[in-house]
Amino acid sequence: MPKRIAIIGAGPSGLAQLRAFQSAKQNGEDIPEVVCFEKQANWGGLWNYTWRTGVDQYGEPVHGSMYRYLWSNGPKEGLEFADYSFEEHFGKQIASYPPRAVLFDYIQGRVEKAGVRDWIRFETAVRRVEFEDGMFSVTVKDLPADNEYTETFDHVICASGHFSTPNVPEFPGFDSFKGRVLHAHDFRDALEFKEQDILIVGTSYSAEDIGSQCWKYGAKSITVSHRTAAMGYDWPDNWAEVPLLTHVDGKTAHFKDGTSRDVDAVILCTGYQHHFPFMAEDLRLKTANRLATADLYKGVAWAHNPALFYLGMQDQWFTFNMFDAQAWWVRDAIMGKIAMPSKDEMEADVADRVAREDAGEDDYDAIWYQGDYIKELIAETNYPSFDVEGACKAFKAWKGHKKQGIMTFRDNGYASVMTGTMAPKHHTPWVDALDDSLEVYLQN
Ligand code: FAD
Ligand code: NA7
Repeated sequence: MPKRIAIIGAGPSGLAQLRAFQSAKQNGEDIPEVVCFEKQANWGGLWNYTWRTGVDQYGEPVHGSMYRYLWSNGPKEGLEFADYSFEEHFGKQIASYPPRAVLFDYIQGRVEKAGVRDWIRFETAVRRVEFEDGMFSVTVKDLPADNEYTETFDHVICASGHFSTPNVPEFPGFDSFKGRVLHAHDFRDALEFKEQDILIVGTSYSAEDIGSQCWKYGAKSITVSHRTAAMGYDWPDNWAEVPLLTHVDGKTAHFKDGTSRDVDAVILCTGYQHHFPFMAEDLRLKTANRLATADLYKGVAWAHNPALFYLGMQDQWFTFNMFDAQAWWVRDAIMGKIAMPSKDEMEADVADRVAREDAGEDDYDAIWYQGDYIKELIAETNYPSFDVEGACKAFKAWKGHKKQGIMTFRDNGYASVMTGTMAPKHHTPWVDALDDSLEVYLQN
């Protein structure tokens, strides 16, 4: 009897896992039976845009955190698949910061070519994963049929993402605020905030990008409140960085330095939780959003029971090709090509990763740390080797370009580390490019 493998989620991580198994099959290997459960009606994870917020048509929490007019926040040269280049997909090289629809199309192209759609049970939400007598029992709900059922598997690979369940702090006065309070998870269209004064809490990617979007689509002013440190970019004139919000009173937001300003909306860009309510307590990952996750040997195998794997649970500089490196490694561990060490050795590996991350001093150390992690994993599998160092250098250049101009960095281009081809300059500067459709983006 072949082994049975359950994959939870058909986002970029889950799809990487499907492609990893399919590529082994293509090479003539006997692969396990693979079943991927995806609660949405289509694949692509966060890249599968939905207008919905709150709950979906079945009462399930909406997974999507992406919004209209989202363009890649880092260069595509850092995330390109080593087995499926942008040039292969689009028939030409494209500019470096594609909008969401373009990246969705690229992600989809590889798995359409691989022919793995039949391996996915769509609109099927995983409800419960338990481990008994050496097997996992996985209880799922077929949402349209309103029918729950349980199947058993030898391995479970959890690829359900960790930028979907919002971290929502409360500030005094929110209950009587005379405007709108929302989390980044529920932000969909910057035009909603046109001509408004908006307050953003947080200083990471969501804060920077949602603030920039609101600015681009005509907000009157942007105020960003920080807990730890200001972002420090050279912002436009109607943009201010202020200390942490203490409370709101009517429409007035008050900050730690005693200053205040009137705002129409508060957007909490305060991050997300690793949230796995369907995992039994002894299987549930509990980790901070960092590069060295807790309890995962090689960043993927659950050290307390290495028949269980988690993909993509790290904070992310690298994304798609890191998920690939992980998926190829997990495939080979499951297929017995990679030996699992003792529990003590796995725990020592986790501790070593944490210590090495903690020893890093800045974002550049973090980028190279994650690059080294990818190199380590792909050296142990047949995932096509690529110039990871070159991708790290693209990230370094990207950070430099952001310092030079936070509203112009997306106008730069970089060379592909897969094909060597230089990205063309995009036909329209990002600040003027209001149409984010695939058709318009590809008009180079
Ligand atoms: P996800 O994309 O979250 O996919 C997880 C999948 O699991 C989803 O399809 C979900 O429906 C499914 N699922 C969850 N729970 C269940 C369940 N119980 N049962 C069945 N299915 C379930 N990365 C970049 O490289 N560039 C960017 O520009 C970029 N921008 C981003 C912008 C935003 C606003 C956010 C939130 C993230 C962004 N990211 C970006 C990072 C993003 O995390 C990755 O690109 C990628 O989507 C992660 O893939 P994943 O498969 O691990 O998770
Ligand atoms: P991140 O990167 O986890 O950042 C969370 C931010 O929220 C960070 O600036 C935190 O500040 C801030 N935060 C968290 N809790 C609070 C409270 N209670 N008060 C004030 N500020 C707080 O999440 P993002 O959503 O920006 O990015 C997630 C992904 O989405 C990312 O991969 C992108 O690609 C898109 P801190 O610095 O800890 O003080």
